[in-house]
Amino acid sequence: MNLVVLTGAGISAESGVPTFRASDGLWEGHRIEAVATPEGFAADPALVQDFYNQRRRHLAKVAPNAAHRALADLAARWRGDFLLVTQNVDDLHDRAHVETPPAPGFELIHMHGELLKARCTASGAVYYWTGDLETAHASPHHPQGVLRPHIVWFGEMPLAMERIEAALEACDLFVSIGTSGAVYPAAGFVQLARMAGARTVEINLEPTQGARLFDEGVYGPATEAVPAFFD
Ligand code: BJW
Repeated sequence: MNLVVLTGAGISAESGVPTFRASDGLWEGHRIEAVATPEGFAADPALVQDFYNQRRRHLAKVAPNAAHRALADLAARWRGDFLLVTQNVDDLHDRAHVETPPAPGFELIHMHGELLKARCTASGAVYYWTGDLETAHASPHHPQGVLRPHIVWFGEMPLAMERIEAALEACDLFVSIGTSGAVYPAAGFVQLARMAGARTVEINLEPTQGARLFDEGVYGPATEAVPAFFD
């Protein structure tokens, strides 16, 4: 049986990573357009680098929770293909899977990039990066380039889309966890899974605006609902 799981900010909320769509419409005090668009980066690179430097530093203070661990345990025992697609740029899934190595057939994709990576604006080369990025941080191997966060901003193409769409077309079970379904293309994955004939399940604190697109909804905190669902 082929499984695709999509995760969003809600799965990391109980680890202490803030979600995006708070009621004030601000992103940790910033307008979304100022910090999560290529135009925002061009207008004020120092503000954007600082915003991501702070979030990168914060990762050292958080740890995977019971929901991340339940998916890692599932990946260790799943017989079949299991694609875990996360919209999250934190490394909490990665850390959970280091503790519990997955079975063959498992793959993790960070479709919106990763805080712990930096990308050269000239060559596109991607580097593992745990420290701060300066405004015009020279790229290690491409002197003409500067490093930017390896993050997919609005208007940019999410990563590995062909691989994700192929998995959705072949999936039997699609589970969406802790995402508001407000951002495309991830918000459209449930429809692709339905077209493939998959059973579709939403796990969230509360029904999302797209809840009717799912066959089933499981509502509660991810640290309780995810382990219970996959038990
Ligand atoms: C819990 C919980 C607990 C809380 N337990 N649950 C109009 C219509 C359609 C599309 C568009 C449009 N205008 C523009 C677009 C495209 C745009 C888009 O979708 N915009 C929307 C706002 C409408 N999309 C893009 O631009 C994407 N690219 C693209 O489409 O490319 C096409 C292209 C084609 C050709 C050439 C080039 C391009 C890119 C999207 C990039 C998104 N990036 C971000 C920022 C990353 C950087 C950063 O982190 O700073 O990614 S946006 C932000 O939202 C972040 C997230 O990954 C993403 C999704 O958010 P998520 O995870 O769902 O979080 P929340 O906060 O929204 O929801 C949390 C949920 O958890 C809630 O439901 C809670 O209830 C729940 N929860 N606690 C369980 N304990």
